[in-house]
Amino acid sequence: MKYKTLLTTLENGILTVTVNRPNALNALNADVFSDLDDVFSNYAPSIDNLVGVIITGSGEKAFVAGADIKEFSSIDAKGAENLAKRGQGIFDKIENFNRPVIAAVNGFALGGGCELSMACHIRIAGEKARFGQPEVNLGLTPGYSGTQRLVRYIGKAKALELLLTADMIKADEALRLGLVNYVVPVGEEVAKATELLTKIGTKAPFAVSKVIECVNAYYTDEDGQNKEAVAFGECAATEDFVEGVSAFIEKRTANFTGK
Ligand code: CO8
Repeated sequence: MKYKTLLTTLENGILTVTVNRPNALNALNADVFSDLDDVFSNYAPSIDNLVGVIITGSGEKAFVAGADIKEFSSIDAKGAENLAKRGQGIFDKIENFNRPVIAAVNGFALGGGCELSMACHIRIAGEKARFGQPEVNLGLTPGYSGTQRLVRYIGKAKALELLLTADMIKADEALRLGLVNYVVPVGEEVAKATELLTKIGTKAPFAVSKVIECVNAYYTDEDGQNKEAVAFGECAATEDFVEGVSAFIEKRTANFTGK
């Protein structure tokens, strides 16, 4: 698919989306948001047998170095609020996407870049990745749910420290804090994400989508336990449930069809 600011490849059911503004360290301008919105609203949902999505950044330096600061200069209060709400809505689409989305963080993930990675279900960091929410340096709060998701991942005390000091942390510290799932050598971020998605691709697709829904429900007003029970029932009515149980009893690998 052709986009102004994104490169996409589709291989073995895995869609890789590369934010491609290396001269601006892949900063999120209005075009990137429109393109990401289209990927998660139209393109990715239209792909048959999609296993999952990887989001990464172009070049060796940055995943995404934040919102495009150069677009901020002429913005007023209402415009900024609307921009934040639009970005939050697009990142929520990523978090609620029904296939797993993995951030392959190949460099700076700052401000909106850290927030984009946190909207993904899993984060793989290269050894040179750096994470931070430096908005207070600009006289801003985070605007794309950084104050909410960072707390969920690393707890209030450390989240407040990072948000208030604007300090950047290295990949190994992000791993220690629980912000990222793996740290890998530079250049191996997408390969590790592909390995994980390939494994998830052998599981029952409907059950995978329901796990994402149920885990996300933990962070909403929904009754997550009830949602889980309903999902369990829905899964029990699928052909893949019959196949999964048969495969276990027959001591063979399950062949899931998504039905
Ligand atoms: N926006 C626009 N351009 C950027 C950004 C950015 N966030 N980050 C880097 N660039 C550009 C630089 O301006 C530079 O362009 P040029 O060559 O034309 O001068 C080019 O990318 C390379 O950057 P540097 O020369 O600065 O590279 P360094 O290796 O010296 O430094 C850093 C790398 C440390 C990453 C540095 O670029 C930096 O600090 N960038 C800004 C990081 C930042 O503050 N990010 C947070 C932005 S605010 C945000 O994300 C808020 C989200 C919520 C918004 C809510 C809606 C209103």
